[in-house]
Amino acid sequence: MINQRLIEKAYDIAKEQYAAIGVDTDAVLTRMNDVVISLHCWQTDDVGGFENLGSGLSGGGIQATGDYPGKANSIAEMRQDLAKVLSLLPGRHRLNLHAIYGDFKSEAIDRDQIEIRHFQSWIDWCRQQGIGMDFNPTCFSHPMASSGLTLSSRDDKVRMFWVEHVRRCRAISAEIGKQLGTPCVNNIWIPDGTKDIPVDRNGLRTILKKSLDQVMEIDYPKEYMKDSLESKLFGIGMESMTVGSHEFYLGYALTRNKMICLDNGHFHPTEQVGDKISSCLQFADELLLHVTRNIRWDSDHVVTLNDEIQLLASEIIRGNYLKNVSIGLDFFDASINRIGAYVVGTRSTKKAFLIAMLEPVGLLRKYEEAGQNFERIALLEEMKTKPFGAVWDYYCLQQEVPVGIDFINEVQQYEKEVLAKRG
Ligand code: RNT
Ligand code: ZN
Repeated sequence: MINQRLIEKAYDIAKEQYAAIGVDTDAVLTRMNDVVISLHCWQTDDVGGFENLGSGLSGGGIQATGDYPGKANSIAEMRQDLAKVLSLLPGRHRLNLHAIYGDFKSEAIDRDQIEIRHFQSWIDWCRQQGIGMDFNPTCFSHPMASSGLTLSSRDDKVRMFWVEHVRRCRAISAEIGKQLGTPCVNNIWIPDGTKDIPVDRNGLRTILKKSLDQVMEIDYPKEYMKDSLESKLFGIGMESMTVGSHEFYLGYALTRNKMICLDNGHFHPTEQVGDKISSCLQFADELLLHVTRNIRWDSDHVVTLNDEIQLLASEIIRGNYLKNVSIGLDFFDASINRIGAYVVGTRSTKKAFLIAMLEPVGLLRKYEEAGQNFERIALLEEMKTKPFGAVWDYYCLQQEVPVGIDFINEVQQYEKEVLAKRG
């Protein structure tokens, strides 16, 4: 168990140290309220969903690997898991739901048939939890996606099936946002791409553009829903070309006043998504992030506090972009305790924001503007060993969630009492 006195003492010392370089830690902890993380429900069940559409679900170029016991097999189990996760996280959150997680009871509702009534119990659950909600069309893991092309399919029957699905998702998102009083981000990601080198890239992209314009025909108020489009570089089975590339969606988003979604697993491994934020925001008001960790490929490992995540968070804070950037998580590890994976990844993301806020950005900027680059690197290096851990612990204490490694016990307990008993 935590020693509260020790945590407070450590915080007091840390507070003085940060104050000496002009950083007000109390103000930082208040500002952490502005960091709202959208929790991706799919970490609890390996992106499986609760449709009753029978077998034949496959494809889509994303894959959860591992078979650790205890995954959520029903909506009730997923909600129980999400509530547990929320209880172990400091700060503010939203729920990010995929369309395959509708409350379909025992009905077989295909994707082009979903309605708001299938998501009403999720809206009610979010209201109970006091959180907002985001949404995603699910254009993968479905027989109609087996060719690898959905909205860019040359087969009009296939294409219109997905146009209808995404249209419905936008309507559902608008209703979600209206009911919960906070705009619902509807993020469109499609797997479309080709295994081998195509000759008509233009043809596929022209079809996708046309489909998206059809999908977007209805304008919903921005207080209810916001559209976002997620680009990608490649996927399993779609190694040669992705129709919805970064340039494609950036162009689409900017010309249609939509949001681009940058998933940091969707670029060449040496590209830094943190660097792209201030570029996109020169021309767009808002963007969405999918925070993940890629190992060699778009592997969706649990987020850890690494340089890449730190740059993402630091760029948002340095640029004063919290109001312009929606932050979603997108990882799914089925090889370890899923709840533990969820909590570690989310806490690590939040730590990156805390560290970013503890930076004496004014002083660093002054150095930079004066060409004092030795001073800049020296201070940045010093910041790496400042006692941010003490501030983090105090933040968790203040937020009444487990401090330090105490959450490990909680996750173990939950595994014993709940997860291990699941079939
Ligand atoms: C896939 C995209 C997409 C999905 C989720 C489940 O590469 O990252 O965001 O992971 O929609
Ligand atoms: Zn993503």
